Amino acid sequence: MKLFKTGILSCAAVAMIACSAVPAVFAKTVKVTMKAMENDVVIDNKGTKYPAWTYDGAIPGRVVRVTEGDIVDFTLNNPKTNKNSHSIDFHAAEVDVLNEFAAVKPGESKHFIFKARRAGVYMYHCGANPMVQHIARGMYGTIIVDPKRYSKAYPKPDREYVLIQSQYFPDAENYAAMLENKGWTNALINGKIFNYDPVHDPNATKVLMAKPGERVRIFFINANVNMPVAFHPIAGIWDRVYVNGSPKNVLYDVQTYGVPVAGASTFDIVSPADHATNNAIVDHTMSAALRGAITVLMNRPDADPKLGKGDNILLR
Ligand SMILES: [Cu+2]
Repeated sequence: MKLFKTGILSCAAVAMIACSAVPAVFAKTVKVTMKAMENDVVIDNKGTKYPAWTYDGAIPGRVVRVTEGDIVDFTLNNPKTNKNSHSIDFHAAEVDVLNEFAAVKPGESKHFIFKARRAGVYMYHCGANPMVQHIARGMYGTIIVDPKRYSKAYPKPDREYVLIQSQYFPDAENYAAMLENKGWTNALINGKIFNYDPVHDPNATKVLMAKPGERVRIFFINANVNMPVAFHPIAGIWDRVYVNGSPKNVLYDVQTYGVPVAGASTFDIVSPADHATNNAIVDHTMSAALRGAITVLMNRPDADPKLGKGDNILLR
């Protein structure tokens, strides 16, 4: 991803956009290119392979991160070696569904730009027919649109993590069953069953970490095809929930917050500062939690200083 810093150059590059509406000093153009891929991916901690459809080879696709007011200059390439058309639908974009989000045939590509006008956390996904199958097979990710500045209502966090939940349908071809919500056996968190939960899966090697008392911000996206999520931090309380990730939509002191299909919100948790604790961040819907949607957050003084910072917010 290349970042082009502001000003006259980026205005020239996006001459079709009304530059007067872009704060001259801060707006930048963010170039993003993705490749649709039909490739096997590992969907659990013991190495089980699954015939996925992906952006750039992984479930979920990469985190796209921009600042409110930025221009996203996007290209989707669909190699001719693929069998299916693919597309991308950025929930952060206000465009024309029949143009920008149209399906791209194998051997073709699609380029478009949009302005990320509203701060928040958003899903992106493939919308090619049948959409249920393209999402269930792995074509989704998140775009975070940061506000221009932090504030008292939306303070700078100490750590940040992205968690994206989805339903796992082992029979990848049976999209009729997916539509009926039949045949799903597990919940995936960032593409794997019990990805960050060594308590329920001895093969798990990763957990989220923070120091006691740190403000941990979780960007949560519900990429299920049919099921809402009851997002809850066991042994904790959400200090704040930012509905849709917007600093304008702040809720305080929440135990469980519902995230609809294709919705996303941002959650802050602050653990007791005076001793080490653990949280289990779950979809409290039992059929999802006990099938994979549990994530361990360890709050301890020797927390790895690299986790939850910079590019290390979606742990692979
Ligand atoms: Cu697709």
